[in-house]
Amino acid sequence: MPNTSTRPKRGRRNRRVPREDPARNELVSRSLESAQQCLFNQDYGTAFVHYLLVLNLAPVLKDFASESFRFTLFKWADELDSLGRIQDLFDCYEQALELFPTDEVIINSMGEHLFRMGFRDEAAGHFHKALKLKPDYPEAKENFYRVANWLVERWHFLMLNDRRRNHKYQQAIQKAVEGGCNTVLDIGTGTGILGMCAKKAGAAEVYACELSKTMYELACEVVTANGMNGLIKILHMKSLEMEVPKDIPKRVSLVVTETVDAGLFGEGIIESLIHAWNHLLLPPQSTQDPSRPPSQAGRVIPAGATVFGMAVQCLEIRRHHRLCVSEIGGLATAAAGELHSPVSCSSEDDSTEPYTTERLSRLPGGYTPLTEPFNALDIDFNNVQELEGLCSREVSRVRLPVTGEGLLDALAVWFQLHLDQQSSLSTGPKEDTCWEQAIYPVQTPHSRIIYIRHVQCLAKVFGPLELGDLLPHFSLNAEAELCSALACLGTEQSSGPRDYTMLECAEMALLNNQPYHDSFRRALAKLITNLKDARSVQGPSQGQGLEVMPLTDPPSGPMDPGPDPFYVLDVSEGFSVLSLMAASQGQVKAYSSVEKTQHQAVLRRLARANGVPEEALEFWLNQVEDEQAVLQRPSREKLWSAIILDCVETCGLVRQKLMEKATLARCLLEDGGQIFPERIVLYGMLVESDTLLLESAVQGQEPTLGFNIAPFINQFTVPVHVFLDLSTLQCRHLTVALTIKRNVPFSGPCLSKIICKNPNNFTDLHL
Ligand code: 44T
Repeated sequence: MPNTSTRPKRGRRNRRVPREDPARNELVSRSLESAQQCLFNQDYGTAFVHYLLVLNLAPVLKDFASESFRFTLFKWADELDSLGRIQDLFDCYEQALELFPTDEVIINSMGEHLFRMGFRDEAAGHFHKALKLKPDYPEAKENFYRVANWLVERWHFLMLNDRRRNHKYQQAIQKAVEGGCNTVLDIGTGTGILGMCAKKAGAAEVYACELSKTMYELACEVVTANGMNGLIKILHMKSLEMEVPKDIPKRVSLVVTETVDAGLFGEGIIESLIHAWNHLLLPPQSTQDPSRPPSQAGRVIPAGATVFGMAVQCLEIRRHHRLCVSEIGGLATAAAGELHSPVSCSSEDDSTEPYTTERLSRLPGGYTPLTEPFNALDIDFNNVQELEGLCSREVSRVRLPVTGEGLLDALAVWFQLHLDQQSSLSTGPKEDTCWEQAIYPVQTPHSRIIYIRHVQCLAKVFGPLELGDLLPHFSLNAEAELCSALACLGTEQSSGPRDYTMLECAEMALLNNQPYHDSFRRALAKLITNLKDARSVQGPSQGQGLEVMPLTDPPSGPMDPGPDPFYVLDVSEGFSVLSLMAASQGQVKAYSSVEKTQHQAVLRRLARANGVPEEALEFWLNQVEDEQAVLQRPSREKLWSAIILDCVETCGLVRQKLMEKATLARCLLEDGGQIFPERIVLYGMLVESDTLLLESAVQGQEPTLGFNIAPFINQFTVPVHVFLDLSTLQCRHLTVALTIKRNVPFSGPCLSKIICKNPNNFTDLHL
């Protein structure tokens, strides 16, 4: 009998192999030395290769070398990133993860690279994984919070918290299944809830598809947790790609779906249903032969929808979509030309959206209906000919009596979803619902006619929206006309492309913010006056002890170049008229950071119309190749009189990078010069908000329709809402606004006041 205790243990013998192999040991120790040397020489690429070799040959060294290995990886990855060697970069991460598959720091870092390269879903997956490995890892947590909203959009919480909606869907599904529809496909299953309803109601076969990877994975988890693993087949795909028998064995008798957005068509429900009727559903119950049993006929829940529209006046919408002021900070705006927000149905441009969404009832300042709600469209989802016909519908004209006086700012659109003959859901502005309404802003004022013409795709079903130029007002007893090809994919074109400049909604709202610009104007005027006074005391060009040279070559000939200008730099992001306001002070040479050619053209037009000499305004970024050099001085001999740092985003976020630049900027100021704003005051307030809870997580302990869903989706709860708009948040104030930080420092002496970019927010920061 062999003595088992003397037999070398397998594991032990394996571990001893490297030590018994002198050549290998030699290689390992030399490579390790080389790795360390290369690291010292900052040759990260070679160091990385050496480390790979070492750790693959001698995994026992992993603990010892992990820190240096990570450091090398991150340094090398940064280099590869800056060289644009993206494939190599990810190859390195993959090799690193083969060695350290559960290293949360490497996983998180790979996520950051993915994120920077625009692979948001993949990035989020990495942050999520890193967090699962180490739940209290702060970097991963912060990264995850930033991307969780993209993975699981907030409305999932709203919908799951909407008991009435859940209940109505459940009832309709149960009735259909009990009535004989026993094979079911849930299109866009999300968390799997409608598919589970069908199974629970007794459907023999249930299939579900979901195009989002995260939602698909979530649905799988949820279905398993509810004991339905194997009973519902979930596919990670778009319904349009599904085929019988490849993906599902045979056609189904019931399709359930809630793939509708606030504008009804944005999630592609019409295309999905046309495809489903043609490829995935049994033929519909025919009127000729109504005897076909429900299990042999196809049908859809919801059975159809009615779309409503209403013309509204709403200042809050107006200020985000068109220029509403004739004067900004002392500048007449008429010469700006037509400015549009990127929400426009009349544009063929891919960068525009046909509509935006708002909960009308919550808009600050409210809204005025200008017409009664009108029935714009009725769609039967159980009639494939009708669905297909939507694409070629004739343009129709709707005449509406005007019931309220005001300016036409938008067409608001909502719908009723008819789940079946008995039950429907409404997304209207008067409903107690989590739904928002689709808003088609009117870009050109002065009209009482809304032309709604053809659309290219069904998502743009109400577009383009265009206005004639009749009356400036909707007045009582007048008629509004809606020339509508609602849901029409016709060919009629609007009057051709018009000349306009596009501004982001936030840029437009800022441009319309007169108090903001007036504050800047006053502060700038005061500064220039002070500097002029100082110069007149010191005499010209004495202040710096420098020779004053105009930035651009002085005109040849005997012309007097005039007094030395004050140099003002505006480093606002996006569109800004602050530089022009500075230039309009006279004796100022202003440098704008506006980059887009179209935006520069607007500033030039405004300059001309407001008597600002052409040479008083220059576009700084045109001259500066390297963005890092933005804060250089105007010329070697010059210093700035004022630097405008746009350090708070419109949503209230502080731009950390610019704050850092402020320190540098301060050294570039002339004596008495100033940075605007000089300081920021942060406020905070405690609030209580049910709405905020409802869109943050599935609430309560009770299962959703009897299913265990909350713990799974609530993993995507985000505790920090960066883009929260206090002006639209329904909440109870538990404290007054408190100063959190009085002096986020910027530069030297005194400036006047805090400038609030969003007039609806009584604080600059949303916390
Ligand atoms: N949000 C409404 C839109 N999908 C709901 O990936 C209402 C917005 C809303 N899957 C505030 C309140 C509300 N094949 O997970 C999504 C999506 C998926 C598909 C497979 C397809 N053809 C599709 C189309 C979509 O379906 C899920 C639901 S879409 C619902 C959109 C509370 N703001």
